[in-house]
Amino acid sequence: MDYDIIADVHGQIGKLEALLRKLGYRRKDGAWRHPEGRMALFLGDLVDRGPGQVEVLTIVRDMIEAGSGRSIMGNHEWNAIGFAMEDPVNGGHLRPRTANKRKEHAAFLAQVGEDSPLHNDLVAWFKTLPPFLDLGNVRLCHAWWNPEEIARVGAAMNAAGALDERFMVESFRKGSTPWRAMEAVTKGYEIALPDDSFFLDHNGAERRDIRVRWWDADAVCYRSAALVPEQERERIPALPLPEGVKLGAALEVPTFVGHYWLTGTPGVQNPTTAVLDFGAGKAGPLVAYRWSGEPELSNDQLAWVA
Ligand SMILES: [Mn+2]
Repeated sequence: MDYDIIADVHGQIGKLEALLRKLGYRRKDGAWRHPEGRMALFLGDLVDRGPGQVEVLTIVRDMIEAGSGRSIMGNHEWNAIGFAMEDPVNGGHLRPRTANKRKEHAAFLAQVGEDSPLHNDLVAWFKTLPPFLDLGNVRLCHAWWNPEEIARVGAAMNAAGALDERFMVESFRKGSTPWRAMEAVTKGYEIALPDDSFFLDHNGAERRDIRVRWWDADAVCYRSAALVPEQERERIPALPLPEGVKLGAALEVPTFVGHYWLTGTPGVQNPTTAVLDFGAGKAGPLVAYRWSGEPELSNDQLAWVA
């Protein structure tokens, strides 16, 4: 089977339809399908931000039902589940509905209607999405393929890939083992900055942990490893990473992730790692990789729409 792996759509219906068309998919018998039987694999983060979230979800659901697509869960679907699910212990929600969390989710809530039947139906569907896919010669997760955490999540998935309900509930308890595993797989590798260092995130908030370029063997100090807004990079100390932290460990099989809002011209990170998210949720291109069995990834197989 050959696959077209598609980055974080974030409700950008126009970009999704243009990309599917560019990749050769056509709508037939109620779903987008590829005439040569290729399958589209979505990296999660289908929702939040964009103007056509329900339409995007409808396209992906129809493709899954038609057998022309599959999707994993991104951190935005995981968050959406927690926002909607009641906490069996305190009667609130697993992801408390604070002003900030509501703001992140506002476009989705406005488009589906908060706590409407459609909202409940979509969240029930999010719960069926696997947090990763291991197809043997291709692997996908939303942010970080860490073998230990992947194994931990995998042990909580049923045969169809859906997470066990109790693991799901526990994954919203900060500091728990399920929380740590889901954070790693859907949000990436974070390390604490040394001393009193901090940077300002996109919202101007002080942050003392950095997400790191886990795929990059050349990233040997905090400053080069950090995924931070470029204007903040000089705040990150040029000190070596802590002992035992070695980035860029080679993965054996081609592995695809989204999540990172990279900038510049899309390109693979190394022969077995491709980060496909270039910020399609805002002004960036929606990127896909056309995989046809090759064990080493090549920039020639990337396709995108602006
Ligand atoms: Mn994400």
